[in-house]
Parts: sequence; C-alpha cells; structure tokens
Amino acid sequence: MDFESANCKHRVSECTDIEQLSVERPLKIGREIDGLENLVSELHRVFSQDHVNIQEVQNMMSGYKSNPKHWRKYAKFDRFRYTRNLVDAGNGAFNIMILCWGPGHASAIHDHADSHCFMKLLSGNLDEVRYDWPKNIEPEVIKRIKKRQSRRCCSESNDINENLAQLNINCDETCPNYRQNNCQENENGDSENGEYDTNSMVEIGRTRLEVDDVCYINDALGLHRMENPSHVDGAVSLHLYCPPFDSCRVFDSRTGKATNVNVTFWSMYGKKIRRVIEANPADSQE
Ligand code: CSS
Ligand code: FE2
Repeated sequence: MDFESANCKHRVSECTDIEQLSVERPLKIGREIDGLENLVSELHRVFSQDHVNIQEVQNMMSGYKSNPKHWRKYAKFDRFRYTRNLVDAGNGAFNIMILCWGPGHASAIHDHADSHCFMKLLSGNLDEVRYDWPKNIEPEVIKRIKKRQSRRCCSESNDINENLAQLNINCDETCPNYRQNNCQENENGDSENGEYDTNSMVEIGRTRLEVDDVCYINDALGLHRMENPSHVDGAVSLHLYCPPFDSCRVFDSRTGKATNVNVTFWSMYGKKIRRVIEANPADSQE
C-alpha cells in the first residue's frame, strides 16, 4: 500500500497501512495557502471527505506561511507553563490549536491518544525529543497490529511482519525480534510488573524545528516531549490532531510510569477561558 493511501480520518490503530505513516522529516514544501483562515477552510474541505491523506495535510500545513498578523489573537501565553489555545474544532473530525511556549517551557513526555499529530512552528524554535515506549506499555496501534498479525502465521514473510520488524515489535516468542519481557498483562492489555525501570525512557532522536517546519507523529512512531530551548524568547506552534482527543498519557522521564491526564484549553476562539484553578499534568514543571 502506498503512502498516499494512509488515511488520517481513522485512529492510528485503525490504519492497516501503518508502515506508510512515518514521514518524520520536517517538511518545507507545499502549495502556498494565504492566511490561517484559508488553511482552516481548506482543512474543512479536505476533512469533509472520507479519506484524508497524511501527506496532503502535511503539505497544506507547509503551504501556509507563518505571519503573526494571522495568529496573534490566539497566542496567549502563561508565565508558568505552555498554553493550548483552540483555533477551530474541525467539525469533530480534527481540531487545530495554537500552543504558546514561554522561555524554557516544555511538555512532559507524552503519547497522542491513538490520534495523528501534525505540528508546524509559527515562531521561535522548539526541540522535539523522541522516545521509545517504555518496555512494559504498548500503544493501541501495536496491540491492534499484533491482533491482526496473530490471525496470520507469523513465520510467513508478509507485509505485516515487515511492518512489525520496522517497529521493532513481533507477535510472539517464535518471531525473530520478540522483545523479551516477563510482565503480566493488566486489564488494558498493558504488561506491568509493578516496578518501573529507571532506564526505561530511551531517547531515540532530537530535532530542532525552525519557523514553518512541519512534522508529524503518531503512537506507532513513539513518544515525544517538546521543549522551547530559548531562555529568552517564546515560541508558538500550530497543532492539528485527528481525531481530536481530550486525554493522553504522560510518562515519568526517570521511571517510565504512565499517567492518564486530561488536556484542556487556555483559550478558545481567541477568548480566554475562565477556570477554577486546576493542574495540567500534561505540562512538565521539571
Ligand atoms: N501534544 C501536546 C503538545 S506537543 S505535540 C499537547 O497537545 O498539549
Ligand atoms: Fe505531542
């Protein structure tokens, strides 16, 4: 199956063409789209179709050239942590938001709740640090791949086996890349032995994003944390998630322990949200 057929209307675990999801380089190309409003309208048009290509969304986000005039009204910073500011709810198919990172602000290591995450830098710099999943936890997408795989003979050389090998995962101990672990599965299908490995969060890559770079991640590609490397300047980024999600998992950087957290908005449609004081643990205050 070729890249163009990867459909980001579906959750990542529902994609049968997972090997085609891994366009990881920041992209700088794309047909020019004049203004953020036009980008949002184009996204509505594309997401009204049944099939949305990942590459198409990336190209559209690349095609919009950042101009603070377009997004200033959404860019609301907080002194203490990064903020999430909703721009458009995408008719339920996606949501698009502006994140504002003060000097030194960073996210925790997190997953993307089985959704597709597109990110474009609008101002400043951000470092994306990627991690493997901790050994005792598996994303939904890998569980589904294994289920599909278990219906086939795992000694066969087939597409899915190759995909699993690329992701360094195999279906059972008869497979060559089987990852040894002695844990029990819990009710979520995650294996847990009650202990956490202090070396479990393994950094697998680091990319510095420049203005107008676009990148993409999903749970099959790993986890990440975002960090504003500047101690002087803020950074602003544009994020598109499909399907939208309102909780995700964050991971303790020392132990790999996962915690489910709600993600909230600081403002919606340019208007700050009145809130009772609440912690946003998706945020790292390390
Ligand atoms: N996923 C994080 C931002 S880094 S992609 C969030 O939505 O808060
Ligand atoms: Fe993220």
